[in-house]
Amino acid sequence: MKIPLNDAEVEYISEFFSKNEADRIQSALLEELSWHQGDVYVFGRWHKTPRLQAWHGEKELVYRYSGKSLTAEPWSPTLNEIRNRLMEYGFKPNAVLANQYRNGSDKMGWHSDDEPELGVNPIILSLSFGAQRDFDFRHKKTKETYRIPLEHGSLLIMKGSTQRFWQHQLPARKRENATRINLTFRSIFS
Ligand SMILES: O=C(O)CCC(=O)C(=O)O
Repeated sequence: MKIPLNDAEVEYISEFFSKNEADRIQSALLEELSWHQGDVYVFGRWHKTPRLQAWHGEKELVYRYSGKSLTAEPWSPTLNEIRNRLMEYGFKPNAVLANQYRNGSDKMGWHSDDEPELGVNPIILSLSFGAQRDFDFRHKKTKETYRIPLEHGSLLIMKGSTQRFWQHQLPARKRENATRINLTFRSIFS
């Protein structure tokens, strides 16, 4: 399904993985990835990120994110399996940023995936597992917004000029107790 945003190319596939596949992948990712709580620099101070994260990919790829450099851990078996599945569709990501939202208090603020090492018009492949959470877009100039709930086993593809014109966020949902995992596969040019 194409998402109707101006100045953007966004597509949403709700059952990219079946429920059984998505359940298995979610459990495996919780075990396999090197989850840690990162730090972000906001308004002149370091804060703990309100989520856990992991950075995996091709050997020793370095990703600069919120003023920090992360060196990629190797692909885990399940990340390899997912990457192979994405490659069947013609994508060739070389790294993945994984986010674990332990419950509805964990969140991610407004930003664009527009770091220079992602190149012009990056393709971001965003997979969701576990608790369904709202994902918001906001146009940088018009301030127009668009909300889409991201389902267990879904794939959201952001490409073209999406990151240039739009920001996105994952707001807190205090009544949600379940965990959600998000994987954003990307291509880093170093
Ligand atoms: O968890 C999500 O769906 C959003 C992740 C995200 O915005 C990012 O990794 O840049």
